[in-house]
Amino acid sequence: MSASRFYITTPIYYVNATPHLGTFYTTVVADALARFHRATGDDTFFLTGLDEHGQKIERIAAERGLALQTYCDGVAAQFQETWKRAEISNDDFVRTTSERHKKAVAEMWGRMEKAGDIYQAEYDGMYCVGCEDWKSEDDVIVVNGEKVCPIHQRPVERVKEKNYFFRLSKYADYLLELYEQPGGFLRPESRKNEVASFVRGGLRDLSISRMKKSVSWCIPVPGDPEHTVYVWIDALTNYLTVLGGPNAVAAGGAAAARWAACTHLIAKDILRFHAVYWPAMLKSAGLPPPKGVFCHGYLTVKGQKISKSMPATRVDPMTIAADLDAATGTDVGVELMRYFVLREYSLGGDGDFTYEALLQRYESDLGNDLGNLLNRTVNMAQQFLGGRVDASAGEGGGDGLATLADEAAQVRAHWETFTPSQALEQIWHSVRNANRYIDAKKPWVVAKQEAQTNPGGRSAAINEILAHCCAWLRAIASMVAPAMPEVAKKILRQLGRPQDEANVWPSEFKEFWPGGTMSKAEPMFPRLDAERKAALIAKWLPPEAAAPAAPAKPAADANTVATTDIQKPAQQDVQPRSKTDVKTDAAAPSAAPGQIDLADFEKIDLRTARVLTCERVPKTEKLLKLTLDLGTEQRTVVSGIAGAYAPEALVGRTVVYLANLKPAKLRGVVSQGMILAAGDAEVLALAALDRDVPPGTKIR
Ligand code: ME8
Repeated sequence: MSASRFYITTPIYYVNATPHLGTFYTTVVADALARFHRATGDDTFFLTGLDEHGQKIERIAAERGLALQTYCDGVAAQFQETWKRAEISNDDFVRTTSERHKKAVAEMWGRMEKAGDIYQAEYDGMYCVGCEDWKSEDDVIVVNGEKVCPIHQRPVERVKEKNYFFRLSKYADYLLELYEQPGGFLRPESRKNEVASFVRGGLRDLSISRMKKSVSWCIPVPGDPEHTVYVWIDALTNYLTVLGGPNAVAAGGAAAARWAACTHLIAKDILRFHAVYWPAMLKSAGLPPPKGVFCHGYLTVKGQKISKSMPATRVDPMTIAADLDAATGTDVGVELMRYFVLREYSLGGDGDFTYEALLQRYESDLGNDLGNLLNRTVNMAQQFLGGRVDASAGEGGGDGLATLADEAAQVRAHWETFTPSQALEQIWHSVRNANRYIDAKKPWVVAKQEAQTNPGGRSAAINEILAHCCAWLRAIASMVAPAMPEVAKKILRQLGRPQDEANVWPSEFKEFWPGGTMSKAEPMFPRLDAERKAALIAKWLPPEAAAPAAPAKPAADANTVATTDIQKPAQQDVQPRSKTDVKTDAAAPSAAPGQIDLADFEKIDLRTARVLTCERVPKTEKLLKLTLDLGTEQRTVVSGIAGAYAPEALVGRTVVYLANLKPAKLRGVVSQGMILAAGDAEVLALAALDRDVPPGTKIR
């Protein structure tokens, strides 16, 4: 029965900071997946929690002058409060300082020790407290003669002490076999090669303890109180703690069945711990691996990873949500944030965050598409049918229900394969189809005609049209509920349907439209005017980014044009640097070197294209081979974007395509044209459109 079980975990977050957009992202994705699986009737379990031990926490509590447990309890309360506001429906919340967890870690240690996989030896090496990880010479960079962790940009610490070691090296073959298991232990598939080549490169035994005198805020090593358990052994065990601990899982029954259905959702920063150390530890402890690990990319701000240690990237989803609520006079802020992260980013790849894109999705997807569909339907029902839309089997008898079931099946396949962005894209096809259906059927014209032929009568024709829209909206509410549970309920309320239909997948619907009496139409996503949007963005931008552009410093070479700020209109106000510049400015209409005219631009044939298939070009690091749908034909393109995008993350996406580039042969593959991306030496992001248009549409 494991096919109908679903157990999803997020990483347990360090308590050295409160939630930010990165941790919000993983947690919302896990939540939406859990909500989807509950709606389809799966036995679902969703876990998140906190990682509270280690040097990092020890130091921050000391800096704040707080007792360690008091500090952890304070941050834990903030996380729990945030997740509640963010509508996170976790079934358990694990804390590594809890007694049940300490017991589970002791059991794990005992089982690995019993297997003969733990031994004592001298450790002499480097440690990064930021990563809570050991570092080899290859992992560090040298800055001013000092060895520095390139991730945290801080010096690593020398550790020389007697530690316990885990025989990780013994498990290389087991791990390599595991990665090949049918169904894929590591997803997306591209992660498999990365991890497998790390393992093939040779595994060294892992130091799994510290001397208590150097790191005391950790769980003591069973039977040896002078030593404490390495934080990652402690942290990874959390996934078993909530099932009753390693011994309970080993005993079989419900705990083992749940464990077999477990997927760890993580970002790439902690892939090695989950894909290498953890399954090896489990094997040593006589336990099976989880079902799999799904690894997503990073959310970035201007290409820089969002993280607690980088204030410029700190985006607080809950502050944004609260500001949006205040600006719109609604309470949809949280749901917009949830929708945005799920829709905007393909799970697996990296994605850049901008406030503009957030507000654009609010306006177009939520306001213009979904909100409009609901408003029109409910308003017309009030106007033409006194608010009551009677039951209907749908156009052509029961076919309507079959069509809805078909649409729901496609969306379901996306939720099931961890592609939430495509699930939502698919739902929005239905939203737009429904809007187009209203445009085509023109109920207002029908109403006028019927007012003449059947004055004062109830129109069966209008009922039929609106029943169709209501059926669509009811199914859309149910399909969108994993992303926006409250919006789903509000849609159903306005349609006069029970709100718990949001928790039922449309394939379970027995009728196309069972009837309903609409409440008054309440605009769910009020428009934000340009002024309000600008004010919100100004409030959200960090002070240094929001400050007006400083006048450019006079360039050393008067002929050098400052190129860094070319996008900023403020650049036009820069003081002329010399008399020569003034002259050049006065003669503005003539083309400057490097400028092109419109006729040149028109030679470029830019089009939208949908990615049908995508795979790596063998024996290359950066190249992907894509098949593109141009509406009228298919093209093959080779693109150097494998460093930024996993192949699976691109399938189904719409890209900007240069169609009339001379074909070129790259690694034996003929590339017909090029897809557009941002970035210089490194690709940072693909060019994209802010709404759906059919493949092959001209871009001008
Ligand atoms: O690593 N983009 O905790 P952590 C996407 N305690 N996801 C991001 C992100 C970003 N910019 N920043 C953070 C730890 N995340 C350990 C985990 S598990 C047994 C122990 C998310 O607080 C993402 O899920 O540093 C990432 O893996 C996690 O937060 C790291 O959280």
